[in-house]
Amino acid sequence: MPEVIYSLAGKRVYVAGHRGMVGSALVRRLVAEDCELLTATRSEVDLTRQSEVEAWMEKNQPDAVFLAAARVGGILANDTYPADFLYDNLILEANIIHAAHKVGVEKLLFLGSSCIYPKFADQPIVEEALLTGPLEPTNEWYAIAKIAGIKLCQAYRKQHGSDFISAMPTNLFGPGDNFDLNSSHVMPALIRKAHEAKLNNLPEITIWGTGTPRREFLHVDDCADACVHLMKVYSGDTHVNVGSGEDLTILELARLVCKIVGFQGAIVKDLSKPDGTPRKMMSSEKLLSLGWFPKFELRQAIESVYRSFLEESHVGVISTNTRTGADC
Ligand code: GFB
Repeated sequence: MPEVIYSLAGKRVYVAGHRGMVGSALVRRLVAEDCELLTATRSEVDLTRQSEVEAWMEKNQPDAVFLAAARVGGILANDTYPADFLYDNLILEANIIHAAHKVGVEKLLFLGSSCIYPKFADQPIVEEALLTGPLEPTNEWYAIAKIAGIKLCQAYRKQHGSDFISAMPTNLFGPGDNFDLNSSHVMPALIRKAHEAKLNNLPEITIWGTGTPRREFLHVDDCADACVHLMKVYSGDTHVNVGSGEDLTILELARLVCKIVGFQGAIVKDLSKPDGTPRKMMSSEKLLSLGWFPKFELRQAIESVYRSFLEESHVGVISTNTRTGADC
């Protein structure tokens, strides 16, 4: 196990975006650390307002920051609201990173996404593939904002010596996910579609696109654990991929979800919807070499999320809010 170079013990740790899926997983994970957790609701501080962010940081003086706040969404939301995804993410990350620098935050971890990489990057995608080719058009707006976040961390490190690092998670899922069928990612959408089809004895569910794109999935609790690990053991200019090391096609995923949910009908393809990137399987060698390994296996992770979906009674309670926290 690598040496702990930054201990969270006794530190004031701010989780920006604590109500989102990633932020709430970080809050759950940080309970195990001997630190003082700081959070702020949107009514206390609007992260898109520079003066509010600076005033809050000045008043609360965090030692460490996990930047998990973001406007996030699935392929259709990204494609439909490019201005929101670009503007909101740029402004909130710039506000938080700059304010963190101003108040002398010791360490900051910025969360991005695997969509920062070129659409046709070699697989598995290594960190060095960043900015080596054109982006996937459906989410280039979000990707550009996340690339800017990485660059902000590198720039403050270079100019001011700030210990600001970045983690790039693969497609995430878990408790607190967005189950709205228009704005969600594929995993919650499939869970909900299969569940509702089973309840209503429907003959089929519809998946978007050809079903051939491959995606790598990681349970959000694994992602939170990896972020806390990186905060403690990593300090460097390069962002670090956070993945599970396995991917599958969307059709294979749909079959797996149907099996877990107990839906036995057909799977139909809606070819009017986009496929997006054909494959974005990341290399997580850098993270593995830092002594971190995922704990969840995919099937077991989907089963646990389906259980929490049932407990949270999402059916009939539809959120249209894409501003749910860090991706994705
Ligand atoms: O998860 P998803 O929306 O995002 O879609 P991306 C993944 C794949 O699943 C695409 C297909 O090929 C979709 O066409 N898919 C099939 C579905 N059925 C469905 C469905 O019912 N709902 C959804 N949402 N997809 C996002 C980016 O890309 O990935 C974000 O737009 C972010 O910016 C995130 O980077 C990680 O993986 O294509």
